[in-house]
Amino acid sequence: MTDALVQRFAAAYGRPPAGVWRAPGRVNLIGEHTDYNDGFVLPIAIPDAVFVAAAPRDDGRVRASSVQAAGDLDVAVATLAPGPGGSRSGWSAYVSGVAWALAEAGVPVPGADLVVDGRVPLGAGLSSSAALECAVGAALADLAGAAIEPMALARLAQHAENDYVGAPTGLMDQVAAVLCAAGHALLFDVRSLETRQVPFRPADAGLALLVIDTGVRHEHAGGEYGDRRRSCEEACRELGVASLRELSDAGDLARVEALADDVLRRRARHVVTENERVLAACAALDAGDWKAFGTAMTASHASLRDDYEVSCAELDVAVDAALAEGALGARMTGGGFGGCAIALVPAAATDAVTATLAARYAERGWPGPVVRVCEPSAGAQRLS
Ligand code: GAF
Repeated sequence: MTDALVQRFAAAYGRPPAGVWRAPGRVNLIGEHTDYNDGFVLPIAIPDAVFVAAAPRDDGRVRASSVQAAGDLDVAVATLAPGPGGSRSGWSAYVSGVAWALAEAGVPVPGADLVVDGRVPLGAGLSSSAALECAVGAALADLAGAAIEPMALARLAQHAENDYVGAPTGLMDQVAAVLCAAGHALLFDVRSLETRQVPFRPADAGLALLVIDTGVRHEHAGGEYGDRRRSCEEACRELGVASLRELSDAGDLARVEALADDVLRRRARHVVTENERVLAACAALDAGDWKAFGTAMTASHASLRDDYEVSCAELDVAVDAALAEGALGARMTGGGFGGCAIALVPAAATDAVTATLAARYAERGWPGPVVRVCEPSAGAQRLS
């Protein structure tokens, strides 16, 4: 794969790349819609990644092409600016956005030629955009000779996504792309920015983590994600707190339950209880209690479906089918409204779960979901 990308780069630019960088997509095990509420998340990196071959230029221009998509980029870094305009849509907006964010942070971004090979399924809720941002960010930072701390790199990538591309996402996906480690989930406290690597090896316990792609596509630039964020902000105003993270004990939950507005009450209740579930899930992993971990996953799905209202029929059917076939836990993962569900199943039941999922989808006339076993993989790295 790296060799093919190097050859592609040479064919495009008539010289070899200086290096190849990679950053993965992610699935979040638990802790959904908590990141922009200063809460806890627990993602793993998936094996699918974005690969970037790059070499510096001395004229201040960033040129990029994609193995998968049309629309080459050719811009002068000095002229990049957020706001309405042509270079801020499509895959290349993430490339120019990261160059802009790095330059704005004082990194002496050189001109660069890049070829992007994106192997994270698009629109599946597996964070293909964060993977692209972080792979490009790692490449440009290295070409600039800048030693950027992993957390700082993740935050610059988020800055590009929020303020250049214009998608109001939290910090989880970029942190997962940069900081996840093979064989581990990453407990990330978004308020303190502290992280902890939590061993996550279901195969050692005879289990498999299935990633079930419903095939339903949704974009976060769409309105519902922003609506959920605004509801959380409104709940904070009503409750007189800076973030919903400040609410954590039974007394706090009673205050949430007393909110007059039914929608705000349910949105806030999801976030407060989801933070508790992340910590319970980590404690379960630490104790090797996979059953308790699965229970937290399934409770998370119910909360996202009923209180936060970000699930959809295809996700609910996938979760119910997996549970009916003996999954220890199952839930939607990512922003919702489509994308992927995950299920923790006995490894020996993988085929039966997959067959049941296909049957349940077929009964409804839906195209079959794509089911894969997922192992936690490494975060962003330079490959050559
Ligand atoms: C999307 C966002 F990009 C993340 O920041 C996070 O909010 C997630 O939805 C929901 O947990 O992936």
